[in-house]
Amino acid sequence: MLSDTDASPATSSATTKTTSSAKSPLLDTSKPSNGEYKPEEDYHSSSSPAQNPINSNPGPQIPISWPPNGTLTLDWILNLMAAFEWSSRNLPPSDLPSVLPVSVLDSLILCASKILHKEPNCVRIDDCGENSTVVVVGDVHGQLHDVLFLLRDAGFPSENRFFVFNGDYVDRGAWGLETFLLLLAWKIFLPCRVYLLRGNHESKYCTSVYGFEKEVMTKFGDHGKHVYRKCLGCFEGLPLASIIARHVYTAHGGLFRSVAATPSKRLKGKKKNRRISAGSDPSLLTLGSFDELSKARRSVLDPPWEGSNLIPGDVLWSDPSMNPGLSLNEERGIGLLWGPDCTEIFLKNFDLKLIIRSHEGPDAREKRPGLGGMNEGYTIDHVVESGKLITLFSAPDYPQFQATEERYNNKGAYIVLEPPHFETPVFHSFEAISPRPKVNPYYDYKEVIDSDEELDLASMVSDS
Ligand SMILES: [Mn+2]
Repeated sequence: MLSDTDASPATSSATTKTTSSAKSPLLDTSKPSNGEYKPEEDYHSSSSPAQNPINSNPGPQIPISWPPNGTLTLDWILNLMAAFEWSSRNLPPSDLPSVLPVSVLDSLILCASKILHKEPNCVRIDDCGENSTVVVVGDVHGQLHDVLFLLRDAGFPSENRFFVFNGDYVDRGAWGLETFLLLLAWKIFLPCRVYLLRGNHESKYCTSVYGFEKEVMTKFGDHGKHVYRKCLGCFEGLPLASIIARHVYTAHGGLFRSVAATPSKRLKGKKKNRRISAGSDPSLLTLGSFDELSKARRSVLDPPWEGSNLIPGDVLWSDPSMNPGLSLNEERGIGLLWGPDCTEIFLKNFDLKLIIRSHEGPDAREKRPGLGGMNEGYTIDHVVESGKLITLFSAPDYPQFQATEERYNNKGAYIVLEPPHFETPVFHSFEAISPRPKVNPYYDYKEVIDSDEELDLASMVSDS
């Protein structure tokens, strides 16, 4: 059992850079203009940044307004970051509309959705050249302050710095909305440098159980339903996977099955039966191709676990296993488990060298003997002839709300891929921002502790 990632033979050869812990405020501009920065304070005790006449170190300009010409600038995004940071520490959640009016939120989501919906299911990032790096990020789960740290630590997205986010922006953490909107702003600003993939939590089912829906209702009150609907529509547009520099595949869950009809002789001619057998008979499971991935219908509120459109559910929900073969992911009730042999076949068939997936935090890994823990924010799960499979998790000190006294105290990590081949991951582990503002959770974390392994299928509406 590999309980310590450093001790596993798979990780010993990895290049690791551990960045310094993140204990200080991130942005000078996040200070209210009176210069007093007291994150430990209750939000009721600080004045609004706009109310202080002495503006030697101006705080964020609020309320945020949509640029008259509709073009976002770096300054606009920096101000958005500062405004979210400031409001998270100084305002009650229900005051967010005084920082970000619903009309601006509408414009942001509309603009990003238009870009996202046009992207293919698997985005191909081929224009990273000799001077470029690609930063890959795993689950962030509404931990805004850690995301702000990550962006500053890795360096902001730019002409020469690509970002691929592997999904799970929302749920569990208390600032899923701010986190998601901030990443949408970066997407709009640099659409060919920032890529936002879908996670299993970017769905109606997960957000109704793990807090995001209630978070939005709390923050936007009368407009909450409208804002939540807009977010769900945007989730449907998020692409499922990426291929970086032709040899690195990333997706939230991972691999996926073939849904091509493989009729047995007995079923020949019976069209209905053939449809059902396509990919759903566990004894006939085989890995899918990128051609099949490209044809999957991703515009669904919840990826279906039955029917013919199974690829989105696989890509978003599957997990690696140390046992060989492809099997149904019984624990989660959706998606697959795949072994090292499948990783090898997938890498070899598609001329890939590396798979970076996310989806499992310290809680999930605690119950998976044989797989590494998430103390450092990543594990190297499979090392095979053609390459490696990595799990990457970017939410440190996760989950934000925990029923037990004892916390995982896990680090988060991001990966930097460097030229010329972009195939050798450089790991950057980081600690959580401390202290986090004290807020109430938006879900019953004592009841659903870490149970997203079990989908309540009966409560989901299949639209396959
Ligand atoms: Mn996940």
